[in-house]
Amino acid sequence: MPQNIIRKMLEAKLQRDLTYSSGKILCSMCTNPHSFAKQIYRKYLEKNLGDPGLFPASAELEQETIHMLGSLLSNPEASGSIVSGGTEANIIALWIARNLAKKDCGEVIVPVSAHYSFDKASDLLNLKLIKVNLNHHFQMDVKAAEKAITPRTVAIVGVAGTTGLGVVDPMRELSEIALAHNIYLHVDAAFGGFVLPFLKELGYNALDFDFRLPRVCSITIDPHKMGLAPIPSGGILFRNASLTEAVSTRVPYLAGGEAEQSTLLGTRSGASAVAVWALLRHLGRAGYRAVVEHCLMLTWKLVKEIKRIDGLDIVTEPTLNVVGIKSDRIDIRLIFQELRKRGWAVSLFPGFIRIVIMPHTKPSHIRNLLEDLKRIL
Ligand code: 0PR
Repeated sequence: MPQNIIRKMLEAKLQRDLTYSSGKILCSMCTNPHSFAKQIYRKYLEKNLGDPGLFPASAELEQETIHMLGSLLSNPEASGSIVSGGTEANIIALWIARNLAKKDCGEVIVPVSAHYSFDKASDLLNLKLIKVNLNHHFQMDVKAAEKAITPRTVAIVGVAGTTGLGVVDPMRELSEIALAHNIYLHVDAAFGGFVLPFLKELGYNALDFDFRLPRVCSITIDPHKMGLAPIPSGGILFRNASLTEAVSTRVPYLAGGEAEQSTLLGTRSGASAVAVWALLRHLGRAGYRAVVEHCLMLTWKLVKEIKRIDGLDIVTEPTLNVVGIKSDRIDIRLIFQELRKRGWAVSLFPGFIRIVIMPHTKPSHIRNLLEDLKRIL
């Protein structure tokens, strides 16, 4: 078939997809990739980090990217990989924890608020997830986490920016108990990793969550969420390089000689790593701080207005750019259905609607949402 016909077909077929610019997507933790990152990504599509002998310079850029992300997370010496996303990052972290612990019937302690990627990881790795309840701030209950420790525990996971409410677990306390019991501690900052480092500078409350805490062994941080990078771009960072030896696979026959792989994927996108490298250099801390400032300004505007609407309330004061909306008057599922009828893409969690305010969100989008919410009520 001629290319122009196929292009037309695709345009017609893809029309049903929502767009971030429509202002209707308030449920996504992804956004329009930055235009510079898109240009760089397109230019280097053939780069394959699975064969570093062919692409040694790309492999070096990947490591520089990891060091830059490490600096953001208080450890420029961190090692790790640019991976396909938060799911792969979390799987690799638990894979390492499991292999290091060398325990049969291993268990992993996570908060009930942990992302479903941990369910996938535990199934794949034959680990049992021990799900711990939350305290009244919707954070992992540290006492319950400590009580859940058994001789079979291979890891504790804390979330720095939960999927539902953007809550940060008490990582300092988790670091203390993981240290005391000599257990691997993984932090899932897939969403929060590009937000939390800027909160203090912007005058918001910030909790410690990164490598500053002595027992944090690994951190998931996703450039394809608040990092504005093209999909797929996930990040898995380790306190030191020796940790990855627990899962490294020797590949003896590659062009550059023997190579070690410690990612789940073999052939993997070098364009992702190069694009993240370029974007980190281009935006720098100041650029990302401005992105976070925009999102948080809108988040708090939304919170203020929601509180004013009779019958609606927020679930908890937000830490990040995620807001839970609840109602004591109307079943929240009905409000959700009405919003959907009006074209809004929002997420329904048990008992609340989740709104994620991303870089593509504009003040007018929030105003329109608030107007519709008032009408629905
Ligand atoms: N960890 C946390 C804390 C997450 O929130 C997510 C994804 C992951 C890990 C997994 O990351 P990947 O999806 O990159 O593997 N959280 C979003 C969510 O479930 C993912 C998402 C993004 C969903 C955009 C929908 C969407 O339109 O809400």
